Amino acid sequence: MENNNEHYDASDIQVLEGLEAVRKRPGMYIGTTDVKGLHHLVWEIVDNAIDESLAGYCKNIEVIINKDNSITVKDDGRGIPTAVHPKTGLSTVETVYTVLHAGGKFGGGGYKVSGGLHGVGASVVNALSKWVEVKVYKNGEVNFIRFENGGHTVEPLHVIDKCDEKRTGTVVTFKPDPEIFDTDVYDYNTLMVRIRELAFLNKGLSITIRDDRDEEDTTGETFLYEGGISEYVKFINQEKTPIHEDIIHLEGEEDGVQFEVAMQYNTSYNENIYSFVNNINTHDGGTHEEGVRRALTRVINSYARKTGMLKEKDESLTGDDVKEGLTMIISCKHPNPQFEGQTKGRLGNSEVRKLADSVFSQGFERFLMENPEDAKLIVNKAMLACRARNAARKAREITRKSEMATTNFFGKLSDCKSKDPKVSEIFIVEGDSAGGSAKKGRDSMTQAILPLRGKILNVEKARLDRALSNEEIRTIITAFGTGIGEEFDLSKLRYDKIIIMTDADVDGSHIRVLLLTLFYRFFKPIVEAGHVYAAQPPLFCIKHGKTIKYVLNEEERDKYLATLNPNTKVDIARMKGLGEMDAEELNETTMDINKRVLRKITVDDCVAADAIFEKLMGDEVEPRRKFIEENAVYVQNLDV
Ligand code: 0RA
Repeated sequence: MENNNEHYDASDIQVLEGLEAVRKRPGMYIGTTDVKGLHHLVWEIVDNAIDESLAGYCKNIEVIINKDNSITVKDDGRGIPTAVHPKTGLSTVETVYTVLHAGGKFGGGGYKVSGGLHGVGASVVNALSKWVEVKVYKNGEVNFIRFENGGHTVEPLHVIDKCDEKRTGTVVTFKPDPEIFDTDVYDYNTLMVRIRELAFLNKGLSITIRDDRDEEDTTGETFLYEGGISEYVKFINQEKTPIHEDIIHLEGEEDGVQFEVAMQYNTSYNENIYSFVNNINTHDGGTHEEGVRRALTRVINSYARKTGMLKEKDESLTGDDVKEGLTMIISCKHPNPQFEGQTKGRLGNSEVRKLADSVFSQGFERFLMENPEDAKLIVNKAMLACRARNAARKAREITRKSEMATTNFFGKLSDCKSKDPKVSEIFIVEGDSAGGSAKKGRDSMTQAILPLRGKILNVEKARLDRALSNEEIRTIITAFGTGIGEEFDLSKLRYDKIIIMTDADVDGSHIRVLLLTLFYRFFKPIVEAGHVYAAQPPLFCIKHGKTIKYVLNEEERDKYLATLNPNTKVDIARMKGLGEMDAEELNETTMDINKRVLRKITVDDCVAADAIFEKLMGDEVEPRRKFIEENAVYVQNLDV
């Protein structure tokens, strides 16, 4: 105790060095400093509140986007401890917010399963903020602390007010440091979608989001789902037609590992299976998903055989057959999860496979026994999928044998000379006339052109076998070289970039959406691997003296005009459609790799993308046209 002062000085310096390390290399702690990193800060703070709710002490969380783009997160948990912490000599609140990796140690050995940096997030958020204020309601007192400029304590913890003895909780407000982040503007929708998801994944927890930048938003939106992931399944299926009424919801627990799954089949041909561990999306699956998939195939086959729906001579249903039209959410809460794979998107804990298998197989078998009508519909659907799969195989064999050899195919595709996929690209072009100009304007060494005549089939409503009977689609498959369905092989892709080149009008948007649907349904790995792009033909050509400048939209036009000398007579022309451009113009504006602008298409939020496709591709024509008209820049919405 005699070296007290010295000790505090030393730890003080250590603390600041820790936070300084975060500011020097923010990417190491939050991934990126772009808009994604900006939003990541919110999740770090929200995760702490969710941990408190998982520990059983917090029922309500509120997230507020303030006018100045600072964020407030309120919870009604026990409140972060305020007493002096023996190791640091500082209040525990200050310790949590200033000592890197401190969070977990203050969990009191409690139940801690939420994602993020396992509670270490608070100090990271502090390090990357212009200022942070924390209020702790506890023991009839309101405690307050303020930090500035990357975690420097400017007001240590002190009591600022009294409150009701019964009131407990934590209120954190932080303002991200604009020197760290590329942008300081929060996106309501991004926050709302994830908050809604967190509410689905944590049944009974109420989470509100309010946007105080929006004068009209006075109440915010509150998400509270007593049914948890069952309600998530219902939400995903709301625009679809379920084939059985009740959502199947199964859960179990072993050695502190909680496992639950909810599912419902619909009449579509697509699967929507999403799995989570500690509220984090495991996009590459893992042992929890494997256990369920294995059990699902086994139980359906055994039920189908037992009831005679599958005869002795019939082949067994495959994993692909039984997941057709299946919407499923798998959620696992694990005290010690092992995340594997390059993006850590896979659960590795092997004991979870057994738990998932046993919980799922017992519960699902029982459901089939107790609901024979539903069981029959489910098995029938899988048997139809099996038949379609076999029909598709036959169609594919025919495609493979004949397509490459026909003049018909080569008549359509103007392939590039290079056979090296790394440098090759294919433009899928709307209409023959644009196709003609593109052929003349391309670099024939590396650029292939595939003109599409008319509209391709709407695959949202077609199974693989029917999609394969569509000539335009067969041409695309043959050109890609990857095959489709069971035999799809990404490594055989013949082009590094697949570039959709359509006009910036309603018809162009429609064709683009149809193509995206095709890719999303049948070539998802190509989209996920980042091979799909949309060309961005310019909207205006600005001539100014001898310089010619092409710009993509009104905003860019005005920005550019503002940079010009106002006294020179400038010539602004609205660009023609792709089909009216000559080869040189098309090359200059849209195809030349040194001048063009491409947008990468990604499927970041599959739930959202699926909902959009559903809306666009449903039976009603009018809402679809309207939606496309209102969202002419639709492709941007899919971008990250
Ligand atoms: C550890 C122990 C206690 C509460 C918390 C952590 C806690 C942390 C956070 C972070 C955000 N909100 C929070 N709410 C609670 C219990 C302290 C006690 O019982 O005195």
